This record gives sequence, C-alpha cells and structure tokens, in this order.
Amino acid sequence: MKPVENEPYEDERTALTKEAFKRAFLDNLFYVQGKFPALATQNDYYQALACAVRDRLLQRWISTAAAYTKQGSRTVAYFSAEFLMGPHLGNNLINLGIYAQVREAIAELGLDFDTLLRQEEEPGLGNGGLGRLAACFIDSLATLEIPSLGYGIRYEFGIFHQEIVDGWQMERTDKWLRFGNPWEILRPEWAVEVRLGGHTEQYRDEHERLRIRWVPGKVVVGVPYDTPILGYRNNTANTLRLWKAEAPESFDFSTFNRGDYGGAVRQKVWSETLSKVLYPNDEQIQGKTLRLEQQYFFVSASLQDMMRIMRVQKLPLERFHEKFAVQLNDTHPAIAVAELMRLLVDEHVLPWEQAWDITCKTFSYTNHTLLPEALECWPLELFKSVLPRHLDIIYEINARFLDEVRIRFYGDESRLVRLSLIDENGERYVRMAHLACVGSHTINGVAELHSELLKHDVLKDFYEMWPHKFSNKTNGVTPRRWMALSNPRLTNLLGDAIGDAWIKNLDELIELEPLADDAAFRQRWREIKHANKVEFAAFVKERNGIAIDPQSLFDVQVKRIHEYKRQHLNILHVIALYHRLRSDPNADIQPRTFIFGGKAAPAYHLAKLIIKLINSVADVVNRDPAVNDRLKVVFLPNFNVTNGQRVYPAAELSEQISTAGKEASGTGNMKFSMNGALTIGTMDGANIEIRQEVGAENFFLFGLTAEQVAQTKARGYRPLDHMTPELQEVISLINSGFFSRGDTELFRALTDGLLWHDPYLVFADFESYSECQLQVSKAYRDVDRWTRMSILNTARSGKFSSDRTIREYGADIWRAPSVPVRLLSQQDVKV
Ligand code: GL4
Repeated sequence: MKPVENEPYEDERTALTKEAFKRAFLDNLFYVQGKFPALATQNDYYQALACAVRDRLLQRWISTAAAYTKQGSRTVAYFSAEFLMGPHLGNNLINLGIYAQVREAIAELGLDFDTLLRQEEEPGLGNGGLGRLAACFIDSLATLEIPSLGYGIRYEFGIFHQEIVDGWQMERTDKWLRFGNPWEILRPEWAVEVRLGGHTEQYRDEHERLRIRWVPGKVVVGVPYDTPILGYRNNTANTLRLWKAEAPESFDFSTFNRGDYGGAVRQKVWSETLSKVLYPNDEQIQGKTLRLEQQYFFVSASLQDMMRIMRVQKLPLERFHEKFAVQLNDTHPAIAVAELMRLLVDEHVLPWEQAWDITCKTFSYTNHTLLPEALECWPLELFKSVLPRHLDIIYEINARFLDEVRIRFYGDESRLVRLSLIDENGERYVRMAHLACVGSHTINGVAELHSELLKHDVLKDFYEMWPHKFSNKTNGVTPRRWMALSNPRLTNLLGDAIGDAWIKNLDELIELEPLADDAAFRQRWREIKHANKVEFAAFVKERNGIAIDPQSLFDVQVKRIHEYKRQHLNILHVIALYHRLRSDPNADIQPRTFIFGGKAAPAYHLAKLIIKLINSVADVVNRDPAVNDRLKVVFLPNFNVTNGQRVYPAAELSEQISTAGKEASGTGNMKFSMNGALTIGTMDGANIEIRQEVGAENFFLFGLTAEQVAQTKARGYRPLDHMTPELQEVISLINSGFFSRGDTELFRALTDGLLWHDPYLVFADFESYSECQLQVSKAYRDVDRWTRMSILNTARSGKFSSDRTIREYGADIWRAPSVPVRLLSQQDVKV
C-alpha cells in the first residue's frame, strides 16, 4: 500500500495499532530474545517490549535522517559530559502517543505492564541538575523539530547506586549495561581515532612551510553508540551519540608473541578506562588527568564526526559554523575551542585567522555555577602532558586575545592578569571558563539572578569586554516526562478540564486559573494529590519499612546533598519541632512527613555526615511514641530520575532553601511546582522567577537575599550572633549524643562548622525559616486556601517548560530553524 503524499504512513511492522503491537511484541520475544513464554523472564518480556517500541522509533529515525540529509539542515550539537536520561520505555510510549494502547495490549497478553517498566535500568549518565537539563533539552529539541545531536560519553558505569547502611551512604557500582541496552545502536563504521599525550615537533611541508606536528603518546578509538530521541507526537527522532573508548588493537601482537601477556592487554585496559566511569562530583572538580582525557576524548571524537557529516553532505569545512551550532554545557567540553582550531589549522591547513573566525561563530557557552570549587582550572604541567599541542594553541589564542585587551583597556595591567587564559598567581593553571568565553559568540547563565551575578561577579571582566555576548536563558524541564509520564492522574484531570494541548504548549495550563475557584474541581484536585500520596506511601513502606500517613503534609527536599543547598537547615528545623513536641506534648503542630533524598559525592565528608544526621534523627523521631505520629522523617535511598518520577507527584511542599546567590537555577523546583507543590524557598536561582510567575501570595519566602548575604559576609559574619534559645537547644541535643547513641563526637564536624564558620549562613536564616514554616502549617490547615494555591502553582508554571527555554536558545543563539519530518515507509527508501 502506498501512502498518500504527506500523510503519515505506517508499514505493517511498525503500525501503532494494538494488534500490530502485540504481534511485534511476540515476534521480538521469539526472534530477538530467543524465548517463548514458558521460559521467558520479566526481563525477557521487557526486552521484547523495548524492541517493539524501538522498531517504531527507528522508522522515525530513518525518516528524520533522510529529511535532514536531503536538506543539509543546520544542526545543533549539544556537547555535554553528562546526559541523565532516566528510563526510555515509558517516555518513548508517551511521545509516540501509544502509552494507553500498549498498556492494554500487554495486559491482554496476561502480563503486568508496570512490572515490565520497572525492569529497565535507568541510564544514570549524570550527577544531577546539569545532566538532567541536557536530557530535557534534547527532548525539547526533538519536540520542536530542530535538527540536533547530543554528544557525550557512554560511561560503562554511571552515577553510583546509593545504599544506606546504618544511616551512612554506601556506594555501589552502577552496572546499568548488565542486561544489554535495547535503546542504543552501535555504529562501528563511524569510529574515530583520538590521540593523547606525546609531544609536538616542527617540520616543513611540501611547500617548505614551517608547520607543527603532534606526535601522540597513545591513541584510542572512539566508537559511537546512538540512541534515537523522539519528539512528542511528531515524526522527529534526533540522535544522542555517546562515545565508548576502545583500544585500536585488542592485543599488541608483537608484545604478546614475546610472551608478555600483561603488557599486551595493558593498552586495551587503559583505553577502555577512558569511558569506564562517570566522575561522581557535582559542582566540585577533582583535577584528575583521567577526567581531562575523558573530556578531550568525547570532544575530539564529536568534532571529527561532525566533519565526517560535512564530507557526506559535500559541504566545505569553511562552512562549519553554518552547518553546526555547538553548545558547551558548562566548561567540561570547553577544550573543543582548542580542538576545533587544531583540526582546522593543523589537519585541514586553514589560516589561523579564518579558523578562529569559524571557531568563534561555532561555539556558545552556558555557565551553570558560581561556586569557585566548580570552576575548572588545569595545572599547566598536567595539561601539557595530556594535550601538548592544545597548550600551544591556547598560548596563541591567549596572546592574540591579550593584544586585544591591551588596546581596549590601555595601561590596565591588572586586567590582563585577571583575563588571561592562564592563571599565573603561584602554580600555573589553564582556566577553562576563560577559554570558553573567548572562543564563544554567546555566554549565558541559567536563571535571571545567576546571569546577573555572572556579569557582575565571576565573569565581570569578560562582560566589560563583550557585553553583547551575555544573555540569560532560564532553565526549564520537559512536561512530557515530569508531568504526562510521571503524574498520570493529574494528566487525566487536566485532560478533562482543559484538554491536552499543554503537553506541547505548557502556557495552556493558564486555562486552569478560573478552576481554582471551583469547589468541585478543588475537590478532584485534592483527591488526585491524595491518591499520589497513598501510592508514594506504599513505595516508602516497601523501600524504608516506614509507615507514613497520607493525611500528613508531605514536605520534600530531594537533590544532591551539598552544604549550599542546606539540607542541614531543614533537619535542624525538624529537630526544633521535635524539641517543641517533647517540651510540650500538647503543642499544636501540623502533622508532617519530611522526605529527603539525594546522593553525596563519595569524598564529600560533610555531605555524608548530613545524610547520617538525617537518618539518625529519623531513627529517633519515627520510633518515639511521644510525637504520636505527628512527625515522620524519611531518607529515600538512591534518589535518581526513576525515584524523582515517584516523588514529585506526591509532594505538597517543595524545599528550595539554598543560600541566596548559590543555586544557579535549580530545576527540581520547577518539577515540584508544575505538579502542584507549594515552595518554601529563598530568593535564589529560578525560585525568584517561580515566585514571580505564581504570585508572592502563593509562595513561602524566607531568608536573606543574595545582596544581604554578600553584605553580611563582607561585614564579617559571626554565626553566634544569630543564636536563639531554640537553636541552642537543637545544637545541644545533637552534641549530647541524643541522636547518636551517646556518641557526643559523631556530628562535631557539622556542629562546630556551623558554630564557628557557617559558610552558607544556616544560622542567619534559621529564624526566618522557622517562622515561615509556621506560615506553611497555617496555610495547610486552610484546606481550600492550600488547594487554590496548589492549582495556581500548576496553572502558572508554563514558563518552566524546557520547550520555552529551547525556543529562546534557538532564536537568540543557534538560529537553527525547525525541519518537520514526513514519515517514510520502507518502500520509500530506495536501496
Ligand atoms: C547546576 C546548578 O547547580 C543548578 O542550579 C542548575 O539548575 C543546573 C542546570 O543548569 O546546573 N550546575 C552544576 S555544576 N550542577 C547543577 O546541577
């Protein structure tokens, strides 16, 4: 059957009907898994289901590739060391628009759909917000039909699996590839070589020109693994291309023949180390050689791959910046600036000036943090040992750049020192943020406040040099995964009330506003939140063995554990409530369940101690009959995308309590708000914009502003000046060993840190926070008021769709028009 021109066409194998799907599922069970029902495990069924979905993905992927190749489309390349994708199956079903049918089909075959969904090991190839943002962005790029490639690393082991043993975090290796990965396709034919180490030397080319040759110390092969990324209910399937490192030869046979087996495999082992494991630090650099090698490995492989694509499409390299817009997700891929120069100048013999012009028109840089410990600087010697040629290139870029500065800022020597790509104060370092700024045409922060602070603080000198390069792009999250997939009850209610256009255009949620005054609607809204809480309570019972009351207020803080995010402020307040209840058993306290979750970097001792404190408080409070079930504390182990999908729909209060000026944006804050949780938060990151959108009366604000924080610190902050009698009781209770079986030293590092330094002003904000929590409790008791506020939070969260963010990047930075895709059948593609 031939499709009608421009009408979507499904061939038999990939039809979206229930019957076709059932047949495909069984086909895949037989011919891919090699199993029949009597022998099949739940995992076999999951794999068969995934393959049936994948066939439908591939049809769209091929159609997309055909459209892009034919048109030679301008393409966004999103360079990121992290893509925290989360499970693919459910999301792909949502984006294909067949979630309900497939659930039915699976049930009709006598299987439990949810059990199959749970079989998928989530690809946890990121630490937290930064990696998850990359995942939301590629979802939105596909939904907006913008040709794009995500480039990154296929870590064999992603972010560690967190277990809690005796209250402490334990890390277990994340073996996500153990049972295979049905969503990726290996493309060995597009493997590329990446060189590392060695030295450079001069030589004369055939025209007697003096040139530089890089003699590498070692070579690895980058092998691409492609994952199709579907748009929401369109025919677009873009590509996430992740590189695995392999040895050029598995065995060095001459070494092997000499009988040195160990030596022969060493090269292979070393090569594979490159993509072995994700560094588990968020906002903290570790300065390890292997990390720089990882960064260079994926960046070089990706740029070479893009040049291959240009060759295939017969485009001259001089037009690289017209074909591609490259976004640098933080400084992790910033070495790309030097690598593109090397490829253009050394390998493709372009004049320096032309190569530099192409480079600056290609890259744009997003900064994601102001924390000094996260700014990447590489010791010069280390850098030179890994990338000797790139160091020379960086010197040349720097020399030319500083010439420009000298002319712009006549006689300002200290400015040269501040702006240089090389930090020369003491040990010398390469400053990656400076390389990214100089080599990019635009620089952006991720929320309004953050972008302002960038201009006037961390990147001030660059702002003064090139104010036109700077802009803000407030983060967003995809409503497909974070609402439609994870909160089906809410999605159904919204469907009944306002239709489902909001899934593609989140601003449509504003249609809900009048319904906040409709008592019947408010009742349904409450029923849904309650049902979500009941479901979540069952999950907590299963995971933690703790019974929590769905009638209590679900107060949630889930995110990486960091001092600046101030999980300790939260737990100190819990202890204060506990103290109030013990001091006055009749105290009138709103029953609450405090839910925490998040991973600490394995070497971040204070963060790990905060986890231990939370669990220790939980142990005491949850067992104490005196609190009479009015307080419960839960630490949910292994917070990841999958668990996030469970917790946001059940949350009523979202804790966004970072020290003002420290959280660049936050994105969890958005996920909570769109799922109807109210926020208690500081004037930090995107909190400010959430408050602006939902209205000050629908947001619980507390604490110092970023400006006040800076002033307080400048005046010489003394935490003891902010000591109150209640806070005193709280600290004494911890130090008395009450939560640590009499061990009075266990939490000293934490309490002493607060008493004598308190770098994140926990004490300064404690009173304001406690007072604000009273307001929260009061509001919660007014059921109608709370429900109204909750509805308005969802109704006014349209701005926080990553579709909006991507539209802004598209219009202001990438200038990559959308390219709609027509679905092709097999017969349409000629062999
Ligand atoms: C982060 C910021 O800490 C976080 O506020 C922001 O939302 C996220 C995405 O822009 O980037 N920066 C780093 S580093 N890790 C993050 O999660």
